[in-house]
Amino acid sequence: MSDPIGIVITVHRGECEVVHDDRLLSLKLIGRQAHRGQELVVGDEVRFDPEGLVVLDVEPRRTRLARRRPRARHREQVIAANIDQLAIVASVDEPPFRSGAVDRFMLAALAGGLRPLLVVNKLDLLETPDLPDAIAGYADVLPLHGVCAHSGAGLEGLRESLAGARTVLAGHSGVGKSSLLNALKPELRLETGDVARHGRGRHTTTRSVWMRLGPDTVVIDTPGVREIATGPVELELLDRVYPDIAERAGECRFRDCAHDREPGCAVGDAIESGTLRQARLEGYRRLLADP
Ligand SMILES: Nc1nc2c(ncn2[C@@H]2O[C@H](COP(=O)(O)OP(=O)(O)OP(=O)(O)O)[C@@H](O)[C@H]2O)c(=O)[nH]1
Ligand SMILES: [Mg+2]
Ligand SMILES: [Zn+2]
Repeated sequence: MSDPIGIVITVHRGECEVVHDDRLLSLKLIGRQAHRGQELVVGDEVRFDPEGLVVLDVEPRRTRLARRRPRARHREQVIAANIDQLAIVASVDEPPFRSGAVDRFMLAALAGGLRPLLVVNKLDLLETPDLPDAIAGYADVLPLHGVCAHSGAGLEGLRESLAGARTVLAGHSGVGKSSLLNALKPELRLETGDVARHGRGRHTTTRSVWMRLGPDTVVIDTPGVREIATGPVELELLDRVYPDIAERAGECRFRDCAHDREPGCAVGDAIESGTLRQARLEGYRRLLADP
């Protein structure tokens, strides 16, 4: 008979907690597996010995989401493994919406094999009923949910997108990730922080939390991420983050068009005529220059 498999939900020194058959188990990390404890992340699948409750081996990761460590430019740290979707959480304000960050998260999701979706929280801070163009335009690029954790607006649609999948919530500190989960499942009572505190760079959530919202629905809350790791930019993935640019670039007169005032540049024409926002091209260039 093959060894049972548990899904890691937290890692401590010398042991990890896993879910197996709807039960929570604490498994020991000993011998060869002990040093791997440092590498285990939420979502990892471990084979274990059900008698001694010892981790035997770690299954290869199907997907991975990594962040970049501040000050260590090329050091990647995997945040979660074997996750189906990345819900990129942003807010319309407080902290301000930053499209550069959204694009980077999206690229990281695609690079790691996760399906991205965008959740824009704090709709109550908008003065108009509609999302600003810079946010609304994302609906053409990935599934977009405008929501409000405080009023509950948009939460039903979000719930549908989360159903049946393992989703990790990621985004800058203070956008309201934990607040959204509390709104989706009030009995969770996750700690949330005030924005003033976030402004000083404090994170309220300090470790990933694994939560079941339904029989096949799992959502993982993560501490605010300052920088996400995208790895070297693959043009094919970049084109999926910027389909609006990729589409038009195919119509430029020159195949190697840099979209920098060349004659017959379809991207430049689209910006000129107002069908493409200049900021999209700038975002594309930034990601290309600094993955
Ligand atoms: N106005 C408004 N404020 C909100 C909303 N949702 C959350 N907030 C506030 O935003 C602040 C941060 O919320 P958190 O849920 O702690 O944010 P987080 O993304 O989990 O932050 P970290 O855990 O640090 O990554 C809190 O003061 C919340 O009350 C909302 O829909 N509208
Ligand atoms: Mg939080
Ligand atoms: Zn061009």
